[in-house]
Amino acid sequence: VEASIPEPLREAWRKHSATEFTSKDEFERDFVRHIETTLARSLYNCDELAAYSGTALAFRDRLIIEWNRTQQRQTFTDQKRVYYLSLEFLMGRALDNAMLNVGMKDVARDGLADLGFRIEDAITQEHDAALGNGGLGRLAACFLDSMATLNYPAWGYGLRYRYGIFKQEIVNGYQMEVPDYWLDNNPWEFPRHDITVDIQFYGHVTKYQDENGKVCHSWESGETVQAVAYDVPIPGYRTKTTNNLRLWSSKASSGEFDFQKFNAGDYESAVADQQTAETISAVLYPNDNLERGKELRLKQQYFWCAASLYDIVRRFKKTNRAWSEFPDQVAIQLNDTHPTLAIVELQRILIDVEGLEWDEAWRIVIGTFGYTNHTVLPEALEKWSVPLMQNLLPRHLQIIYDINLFFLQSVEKRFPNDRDMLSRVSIIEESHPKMVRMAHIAIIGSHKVNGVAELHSDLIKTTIFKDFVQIYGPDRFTNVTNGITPRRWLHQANPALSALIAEKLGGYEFLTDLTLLDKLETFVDDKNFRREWSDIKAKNKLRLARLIKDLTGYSVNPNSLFDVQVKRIHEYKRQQLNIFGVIHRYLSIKAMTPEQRKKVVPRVSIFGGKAAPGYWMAKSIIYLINSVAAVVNKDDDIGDLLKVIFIEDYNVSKAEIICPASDISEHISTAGTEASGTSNMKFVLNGGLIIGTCDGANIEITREIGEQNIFLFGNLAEDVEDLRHRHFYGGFQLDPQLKRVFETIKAGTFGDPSSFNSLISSIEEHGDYYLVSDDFNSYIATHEMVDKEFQNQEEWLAKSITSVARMGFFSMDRVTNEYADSIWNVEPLDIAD
Ligand code: NBY
Repeated sequence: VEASIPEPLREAWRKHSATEFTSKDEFERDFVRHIETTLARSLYNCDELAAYSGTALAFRDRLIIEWNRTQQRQTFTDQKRVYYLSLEFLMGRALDNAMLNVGMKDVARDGLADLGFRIEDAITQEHDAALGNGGLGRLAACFLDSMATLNYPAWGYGLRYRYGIFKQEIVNGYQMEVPDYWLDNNPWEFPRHDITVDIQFYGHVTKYQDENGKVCHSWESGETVQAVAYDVPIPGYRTKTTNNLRLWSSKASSGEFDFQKFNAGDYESAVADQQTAETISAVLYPNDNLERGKELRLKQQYFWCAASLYDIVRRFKKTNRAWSEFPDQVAIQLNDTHPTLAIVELQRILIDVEGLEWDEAWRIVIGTFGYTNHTVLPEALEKWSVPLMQNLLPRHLQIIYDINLFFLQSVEKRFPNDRDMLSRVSIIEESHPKMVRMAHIAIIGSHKVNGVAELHSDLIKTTIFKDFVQIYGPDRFTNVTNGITPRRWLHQANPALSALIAEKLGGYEFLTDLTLLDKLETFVDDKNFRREWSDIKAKNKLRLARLIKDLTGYSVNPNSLFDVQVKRIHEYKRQQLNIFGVIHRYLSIKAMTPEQRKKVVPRVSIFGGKAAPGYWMAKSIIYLINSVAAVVNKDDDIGDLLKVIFIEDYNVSKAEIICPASDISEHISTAGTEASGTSNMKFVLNGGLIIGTCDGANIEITREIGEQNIFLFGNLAEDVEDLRHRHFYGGFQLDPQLKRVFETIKAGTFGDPSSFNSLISSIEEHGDYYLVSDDFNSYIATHEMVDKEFQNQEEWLAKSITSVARMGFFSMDRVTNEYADSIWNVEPLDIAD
């Protein structure tokens, strides 16, 4: 390509090629230029928001220069690429991360100061990019950071939602949802109006014979919607790699909209069509671990899969390779079953458009895809009704039936006469209406299926996907325990701790090799080091106390034990267990003599998290927390001994303040229900201890940091089924201490008890599915141990330091390398300096 461009032309381009700022002076120049030209403002009307934008635009210039170079390098090298398909990317803010990754934050701080701004004020102007619900979306964001940092040629593909996850407001104790319109002046995206794909829906399939008499299928005359690409640069930490996150936005397909209807005088309906098309990428579905089967969601999934695959196939075709080489050039990872239609779409492209034979096409498909499962909860496994799919994607349904036919034939051969097996593993559930089981397509169409923590990966093999282990053997299944990026979750969220660690270890290498943290153990007994460690925690707690004051008006004593549970509100995560425990604590303190009260460790119980808007039980839990807070926090008899706080609108940027400030955090799901959890890792990495059940990654955290450094309690996963059974058939015994808590609630201590009826009856009368009563006693006893151990601050600090030192395993970089080795078979790009 280079050679085809005449030298003088190249010369002229090179002379004027964009360059990145490298000094404070150049940063200031770029900043002022953007304020004055891009933003059309001046010295006289540059407020903090404009200062944020100016800084972001200056850094964006740098990123995009590196982005261009990275894309050229990757095209030139032409290695295998990874495509991470996720319907959610919970990115949070980008500016601070970009400054730290590029390594120019100090330059920007000084430059902004010269121009009259504090860098912190600029950073906090940014609106979170909240295109996700919880752990699954945040994992995708950590992947992007890590893949860029490790120089993998990798792209993310997602949807450009106009509305991210709703903003949560608490009004009279209740959750209210407010739309999150986040796109106005977002400097981080580049619209690519030239990169569009027409996506088809509905219509019908016709059969025909080609010139060789082969039977072919064509999918015709449905409705089409246009996908437009928006690119978001993803900088790696201190590397030349800036990867791409491509988000698709929907709009009416050009040809059809404007002219036909418009000229026919039907302007209004032309605009209405436009809006219908735009609806596809309008809103992120706000459910986590619950599946609702709405047609618009299926449309979103197909729209995004089809656009992404078209793009991937287009890029592959430019290399003029044989189709058989596709899996050597392309790895596609499915973040849960949401992108499962990509499997069917690739098969359709290969057989219907490219004319490959079924078997060859299917080998390519399997070689290309990997599927990550994030849950065993039955209500979260995606199923789509056959009539719905028939209507929206008629050709895909045919292909699904064919995939199923060939699959069931092969199962039949291996397990003759096992009809139950066939009906259990069939892609089609024979219900009314029939349903398409997306997880089955994902397993059958991938070469690897992985869970996200050891226990979880074992559970999928022994429960929900047991039959598939029989069919394919154990090798199709693997475990890759989740991790987190230490760049955002240590360096950015807790700069003081990061700096202290760097001072002791002689540099910041631990941010790209987290196992180096183990050297910290040699300082555990160092008195000065412990003081510095505890001063940092104290300052972080002050920072959180200020946030709490701002958000709730409550003043909390920063010397109290900060006890935090922040995550999506869900019965399986058991925020109800926590708040019942808080009520128990309140009652215990109320019953104490003044002498006894002197020995109580003051506590702040901090909650945060969103409930899915239609999840009534989760909303009742939020209401109970706020009702308890209203009573306890104004009880002068209790004072600082206990405070209850609900932080509204928990999101990534609030997590960055909350995680470094906890003394103890709660990861207390019913054993066997939380696939992994990742906030557990964030809290420990920031020097907090955790109380938790033997569930998800808690188990591996315990293995790494030692069981003397974690507070474990509760029943084990292996006993859960039995206990549930006994609730129904052996008679249900409510724990006596929990009974007292329920009596207090029923007496109206926290307001009209009828608001809490369903919460209580789910335990007392309806089988206590999540084992709140079974685990209550052990939970309370473990909290008493927490109190006791917190009083020995020196021991506590030793636990905190030792735990951090042993967290190396939970770096996202380890995770990324494991996927690369065992699933993707891709190598990082070798970047010469
Ligand atoms: O994925 C979470 C798991 O609960 C957590 O244990 C794990 O650490 C994390 C990363 O592997 N799952 C999760 O966040 N799931 C969702 O947010 C989600 C969202 C939408 C739907 C299902 C699940 N949906 O079907 O619409």
